[in-house]
Amino acid sequence: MTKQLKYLLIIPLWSLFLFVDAQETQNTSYIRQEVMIRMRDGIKLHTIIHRPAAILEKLPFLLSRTPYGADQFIAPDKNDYVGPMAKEGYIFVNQDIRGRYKSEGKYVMMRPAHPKGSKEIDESTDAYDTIDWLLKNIENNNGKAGMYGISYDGWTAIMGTVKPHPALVAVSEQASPADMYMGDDFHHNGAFRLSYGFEYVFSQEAAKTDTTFSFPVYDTYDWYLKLGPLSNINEKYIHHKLPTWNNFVQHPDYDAFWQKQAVANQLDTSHVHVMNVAGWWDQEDFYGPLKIYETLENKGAGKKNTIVIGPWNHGQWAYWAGDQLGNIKFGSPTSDKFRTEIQAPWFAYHLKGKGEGRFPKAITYQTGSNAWKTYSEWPVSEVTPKNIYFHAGGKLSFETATQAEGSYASYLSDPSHPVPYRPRPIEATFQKGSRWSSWLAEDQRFVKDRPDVLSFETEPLLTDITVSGKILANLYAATSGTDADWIVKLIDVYPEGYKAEPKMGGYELIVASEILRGRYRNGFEQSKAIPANKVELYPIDLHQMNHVFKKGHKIMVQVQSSWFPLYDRNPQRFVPNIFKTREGDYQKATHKIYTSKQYPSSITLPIVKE
Ligand code: PG9
Repeated sequence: MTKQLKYLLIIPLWSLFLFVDAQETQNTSYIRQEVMIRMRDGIKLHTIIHRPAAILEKLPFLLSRTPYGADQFIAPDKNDYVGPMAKEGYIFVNQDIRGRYKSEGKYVMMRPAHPKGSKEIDESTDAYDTIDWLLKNIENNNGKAGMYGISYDGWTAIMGTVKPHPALVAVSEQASPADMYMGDDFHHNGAFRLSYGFEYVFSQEAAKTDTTFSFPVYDTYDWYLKLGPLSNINEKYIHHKLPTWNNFVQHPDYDAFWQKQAVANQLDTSHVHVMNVAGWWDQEDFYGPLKIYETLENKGAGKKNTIVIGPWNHGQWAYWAGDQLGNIKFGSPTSDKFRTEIQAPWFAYHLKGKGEGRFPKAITYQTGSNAWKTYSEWPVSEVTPKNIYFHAGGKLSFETATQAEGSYASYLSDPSHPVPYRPRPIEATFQKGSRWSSWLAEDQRFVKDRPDVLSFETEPLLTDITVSGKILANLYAATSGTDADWIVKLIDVYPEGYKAEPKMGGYELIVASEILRGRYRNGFEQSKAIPANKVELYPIDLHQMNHVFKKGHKIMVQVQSSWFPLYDRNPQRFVPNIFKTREGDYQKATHKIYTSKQYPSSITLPIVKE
């Protein structure tokens, strides 16, 4: 390779860094063509087509549709993400969606699909019209198309299956959001993702191309705290000009607006094969691919539906080796494996008829043991659900809680001193050098000594414990206020004197976590004040894992009531709409987490028999 000139482009969308080699783009064996493709309503979409200079066989299309600038896609044979597929030979197509970059039309954040038969346009009809145009206008195609993409581009890929073109045979959605209220970028269980929501919406809606909000401080924790009540975002900074922010304000609960946008309510099975891809430490859209996989399973997609889950953050499988995430090492290049041994053969089979097509139902990386595992069903059914209970004195064990009524641990939750979600300084999410993308793998000792974070932990384990499948937290809690957030983190504590890597001694690694906004404990469609000082059960879905807690490690659970500024502060005084809070609505509250026989807080773990 000759001397290289590398530009670092920050793509706010995926929080990915894409290295563009200016010289190598000259040496590609692919020819680049730029076209405007006309949709059924006359709007034209800007599209980049790359095809091999020497065409030896008829080739399928691989289409990716993006709000982040199709021009960013570098020549396929110089591009890590699709490189192994470029060797096979495809016609790569990258398109700006409506209203973004060089495409015409109006941009709508995650525009919901219209029902089949409707004359209205949506992302599904745009995918259809694009494929139709390509088949008729690009020579030497083999009549088949696939779609793929990460995050927003993963969502446009799965939307292609809603009213699919007959030529669309394989779609890989990768970290696609499924439900922006329940578990992806903008809210989790009704709790609003303040820093991500604000910075992302600004990046997409303040201009036609990506832009970033310019913070006057480096540590955005301070900026968000000084912001005061949430209503100040509109009043002081964006002045009701960003449509998605206005939607946040108008739809604080899980109403028809969010339900219509949720992918699960739009998806159906079809002739299209789907490979869902997720990362265990995806800081943006972990819920999405699991939910899409589950929805297609429930609708009977059967063999057409598969899932891959690796030890990755958001999109890490695309551009890096994947042998490490933050401080956590995996001992092998897991992303390379995905690109060469999973993604490339899967598309080659479905689009080019290469190989035997024997793909397992699920390939998931087992963390802790650091091994890839294949399964004929996912989640696996041969597990025994076992509760691990919180006990007085910060203890955690599989023994049932026996303490008398009234046994609890408590803390004062103060909205003017919220718990940071990652060690400060908290750089702007999309800023160069931001540690946003690996925050879920940070050592949790940075909050352990805060009086408003409770820790419960086991003794060092005497044997390995393998947990595979769905996890649920059963939190019995009470607050002196009338609303509260409950955050539960399941943690693998490395032993002190960790010989394999001494600096990891005592490391506290999150392996599952989630937040629930208490006002939604009885349902998300309507918020309800919490009766002060009354013990209630808060079930919190901690999603899934495939993890071995190794002998000598400890299992820990942390409970806290703020994760700032990723989540906005709960005022802890019930107000009908938190987006409209005023100064004075926020109050301190004492929270109690129960550890008694009557109120046995616990986590339900699906344990695999060894
Ligand atoms: N997580 C990003 C996103 C997807 C869809 C909507 C909003 C944000 C992304 O990386 O594209």
